[in-house]
Amino acid sequence: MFVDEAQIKVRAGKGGNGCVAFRREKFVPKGGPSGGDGGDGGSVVLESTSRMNTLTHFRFQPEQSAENGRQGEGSKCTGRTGKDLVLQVPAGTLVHDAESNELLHDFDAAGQRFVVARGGHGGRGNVHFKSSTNRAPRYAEDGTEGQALTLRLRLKLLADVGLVGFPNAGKSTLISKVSAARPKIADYPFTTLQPNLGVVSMGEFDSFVMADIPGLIKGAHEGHGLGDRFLRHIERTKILLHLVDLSDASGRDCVQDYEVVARELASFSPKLAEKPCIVAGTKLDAMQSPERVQELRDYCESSGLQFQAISSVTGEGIDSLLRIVGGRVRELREAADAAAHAPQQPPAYPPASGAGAAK
Ligand SMILES: Nc1nc2c(ncn2[C@@H]2O[C@H](COP(=O)(O)OP(=O)(O)OP(=O)(O)O)[C@@H](O)[C@H]2O)c(=O)[nH]1
Ligand SMILES: [Mg+2]
Repeated sequence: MFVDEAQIKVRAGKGGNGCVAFRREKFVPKGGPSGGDGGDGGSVVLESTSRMNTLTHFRFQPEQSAENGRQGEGSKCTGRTGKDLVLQVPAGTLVHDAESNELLHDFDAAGQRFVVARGGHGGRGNVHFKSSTNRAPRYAEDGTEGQALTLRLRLKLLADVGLVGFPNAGKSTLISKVSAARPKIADYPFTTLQPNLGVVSMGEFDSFVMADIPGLIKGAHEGHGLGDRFLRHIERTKILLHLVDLSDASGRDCVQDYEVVARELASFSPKLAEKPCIVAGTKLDAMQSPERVQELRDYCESSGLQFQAISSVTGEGIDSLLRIVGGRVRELREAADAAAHAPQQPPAYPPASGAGAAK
C-alpha cells in the first residue's frame, strides 16, 4: 500500500518528579535531605531514510509517545532518563504542525534527524532546597510535561528523473527495463496506481533515481483519470522524461499527445512546466508509419527539446536515451553543487549607513 499523507500525534516523555527523602543512618542524626532529581523525559525524533518510500506504517500507529523520565530516589539518586523515540520517515517527507499548518521540517535528503517534540525536564529533588532557614525541606519539584503535538506528514518523493506521459505510453515498461523496479505492466490504461522508484546505474559508481507515476490524460488537473495529485512526487525531480507512444495502436497524434500532457503539467504548477524535459518516442518496434516519429522529432527540434526514439522490447535507443538523461542529471547535479558551494558575497565595508563608524 502506498500512502503519501498521514496525520500522527506525538508526545514526548514527561520529566520524572524530584524525590523527598532524608539520610537515615546510624550515627548520623538529622542527616539532611537526600532526594534525587527526576530524569528528563525522552524526545520524539524523526529520521529520514532512503530505505522506504511510503508513510503507510503511520496509518496503523497514529499515536506515538516517547518514554517518561523516572522519579528521583533517595540517597541523591537521579531517575533514569526516558528513551528517545526515533521514528523513521522516507526522505522527501514534509512535516507540518497540523494545527498551525507551519512547516516544521523538510527532509530533503536521507540521514537527517529532527527533534519534533522535546521531553520534559526532570524535577529537582529536595537536596536542592536546603537553606539556612529550612534545613529539612519537605518538598521537591514535579517534572514538566513533554511537548505534544499533531503532525501532518506529506511525502514528496525524491527522484532525479520523473516519467510522464499518457497511460499506456510505456513508462512502467521502461523503468523495469533500466532498473530493478518491477511495477505492474499491462495493456490497459491506468495500470500504475501509485508511484514507483527505480535506481538506474550510470557506470560503476554513479546512479540516478527514476520515478514512474500514473499516466495523465486531458483534464487531469480537473480530476479526470487518476487526477494530477501524483505530480507532486515529481515536483522535486531535476528532469522530466516525457514518453510519447509512437505505435499506431494508440490512434492518437504524437505531437498532440505531447502537448496535452505538457498542458496538464503546466496547470499543475508552472515550475513543473519549466523543468528541463527530454522526450522519448516509445514502442519504436511497433510503429507502422515512420512519419509519426519524424513529425515528433521535428516538433522537438523546433521547440528545443532533446529527442530519442526507443523500444523497450528490442532495447533499441535505450542506451542513447540513458546517456542523454544521465548526462543531464550529472550536469544539473554539478550546477547545484557549485551553487551550494559558491563563496558568499562579503558584507560591504564600511557599512553604507555609517552606523558603527569610528567616532
Ligand atoms: N511493442 C512494444 N510494446 C510496449 C513497449 N513498451 C511498452 N509496451 C506495452 O505497452 C503496454 C503499456 O505499457 P506500460 O509500461 O504498462 O505503460 P504505462 O505508461 O506504465 O501505463 P500506465 O501505468 O497505465 O500509465 C504494455 O502492454 C506493454 O507491454 C515497447 O517498447 N514495444
Ligand atoms: Mg505504468
